[in-house]
Amino acid sequence: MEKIKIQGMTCQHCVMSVTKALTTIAGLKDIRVNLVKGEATFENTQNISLENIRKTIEDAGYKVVE
Ligand SMILES: [Cu+2]
Repeated sequence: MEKIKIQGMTCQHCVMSVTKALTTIAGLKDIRVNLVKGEATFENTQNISLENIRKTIEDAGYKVVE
């Protein structure tokens, strides 16, 4: 299970947008986005690079923070 911190989510709509963005990356399974914690967890079954994940989330309008 991998965990990333995401900045900019303010409501359930944001959660849906981030979830949807992550869903477009083949190889990410069991995606869970937590609004209160500002984080997302997932199984990275194909070793997708953090750079790819970061870009996808930024394209959706949010920011991945370390
Ligand atoms: Cu929102």
